[in-house]
Amino acid sequence: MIKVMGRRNSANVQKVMWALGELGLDYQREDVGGTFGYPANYPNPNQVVPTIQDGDLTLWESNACVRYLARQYGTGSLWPDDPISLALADQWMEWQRSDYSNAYFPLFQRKIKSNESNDSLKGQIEAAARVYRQLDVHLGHQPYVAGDCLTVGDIPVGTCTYRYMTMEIPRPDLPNVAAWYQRLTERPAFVKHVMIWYGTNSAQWLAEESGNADIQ
Ligand SMILES: N[C@@H](CCC(=O)N[C@@H](CS)C(=O)NCC(=O)O)C(=O)O
Repeated sequence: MIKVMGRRNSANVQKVMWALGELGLDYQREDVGGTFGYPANYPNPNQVVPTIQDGDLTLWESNACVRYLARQYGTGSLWPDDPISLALADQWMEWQRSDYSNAYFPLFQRKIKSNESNDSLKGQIEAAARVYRQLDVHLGHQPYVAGDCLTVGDIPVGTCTYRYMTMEIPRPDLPNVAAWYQRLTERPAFVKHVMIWYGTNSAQWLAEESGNADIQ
């Protein structure tokens, strides 16, 4: 049984939950972080979510958790056997953590948690459009980020893409991203753990957060 500490509406927690769902693993999730706060003995020195525990292993950093789960339980599926597919999956995970996050996370935070208007977010909306145009070109050659199948490489950016595609913002034409996103929405684990409504402003965000308490 894998223990996951982290609130259900955190994108970084959702990456881990989606991976667990894809791998069909047993888990128990506890509401930690945000309005739920942190237990005194929380085993992550950064005081952020997620943290996972699997036997004697305690692990934090969401992308490291996703890599661990895929390598340990998904060799040949989420963790490709072929080193070239694996290298590409890893490249897109690193991109999600760097260029992509710099563009996307400030947009989400300012739009939903700080209630900023699209007018004041013009520069950030364009920054996010730029990274999605880059992904769109890549997905023009293959159905998933590392080739023909879903891998670890799809999980970090796929998780954030639910919110990017559903936020009330102008988006460029992204036919390949849209087709990939459609494929993700057909996966039960993505629907259960990622397609979780988050509201359109800070008050709704908090209401959704408490409404998701205790849901596994
Ligand atoms: N690099 C870390 C970032 C974790 C992070 O910032 N998590 C956010 C939620 S997405 C958080 O814990 N925010 C404070 C809180 O929820 O209390 C990771 O990927 O795990």
